[in-house]
Amino acid sequence: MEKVFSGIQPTGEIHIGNYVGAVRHWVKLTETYDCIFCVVDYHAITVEYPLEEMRKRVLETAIVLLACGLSPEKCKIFVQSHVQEHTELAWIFNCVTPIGDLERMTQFKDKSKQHRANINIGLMDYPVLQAADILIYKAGFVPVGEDQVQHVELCREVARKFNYRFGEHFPEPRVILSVAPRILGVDGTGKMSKTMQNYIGILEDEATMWEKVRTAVTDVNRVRRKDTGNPDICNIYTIHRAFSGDDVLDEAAKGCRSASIGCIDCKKMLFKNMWEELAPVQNRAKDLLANQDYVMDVLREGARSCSTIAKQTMQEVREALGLLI
Ligand code: AQP
Repeated sequence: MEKVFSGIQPTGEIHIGNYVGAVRHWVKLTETYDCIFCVVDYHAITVEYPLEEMRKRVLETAIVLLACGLSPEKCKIFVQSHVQEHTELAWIFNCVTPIGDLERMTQFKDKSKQHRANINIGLMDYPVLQAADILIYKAGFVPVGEDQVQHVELCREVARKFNYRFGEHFPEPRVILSVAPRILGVDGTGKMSKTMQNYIGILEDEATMWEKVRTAVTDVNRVRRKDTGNPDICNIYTIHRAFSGDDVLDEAAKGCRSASIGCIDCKKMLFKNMWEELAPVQNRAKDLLANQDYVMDVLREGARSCSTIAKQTMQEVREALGLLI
């Protein structure tokens, strides 16, 4: 079975962009791939965060992964900092990665603007740690949203450089995109993101979620109810595509283009399907929240089993580097 690796940051509430762009897709992949999923806490410390929140966020992120349908019977789920070889391999990869490659990363440029007071080395080195996360398991596929494609390209580059210098040890992993690789925030401009507070959280209550959908920006050219709209440039329609079937999509698109329905009608159609899918996820999350010992057991077992693979890879890497073993 081909190996898959992906991660999610415990930087706040998991949103529908994470869900349709990544996690829901991961659940499907567990049917056909040997999958490893990770709560990447060391990535999350590259920006400021409330210290007292971190443990809770890590646990909640793991709970959401399980509630969305990831099963420890079908994949490994663990916390990045519980398998120390990730950071060890990242150091070695640092030594084959040109600084210029990291300075060019779009996410680094964006985050440097957002966090001017703390542009730390970790922020720039983020993709190298990500390359280590993936390659320590020799994963061939990385299911991510569109925002992470550039980082996976860099990971391929890191593998290539390492292999060229020290011998063929790592695959060059490929991205697998979901059906909804880029969901915009409720403002309809930037990518939906936990840290930008422009998201619809998948655990938000029905009224809050509806209020966010109701007020979310649609096609900005459709100003009045009688104006026709263009679903192709509407973020709500993109979200519709992730939650609704062909009939509803067809009805919404035709209604929008002809102005026979308004944006609120379209949003009501979307919300019905969205809530139908997310309500059971919320129920499972509530159960898991009340059963945190089980969640900790899953994470410990995931870390134990991933550590075994990671240790083997590090042994191979140390030999390849010519170190005294
Ligand atoms: N808007 C999105 N649409 C589709 N996929 C998305 N992903 C993230 N946002 C979208 C994918 O979700 C996985 C986990 O990513 P993350 O933990 O980095 O999520 P985030 O919400 O982007 O987190 P932050 O902390 O708010 O980070 P920044 O500030 O970088 O946006 C990934 O596969 C990601 O592609």
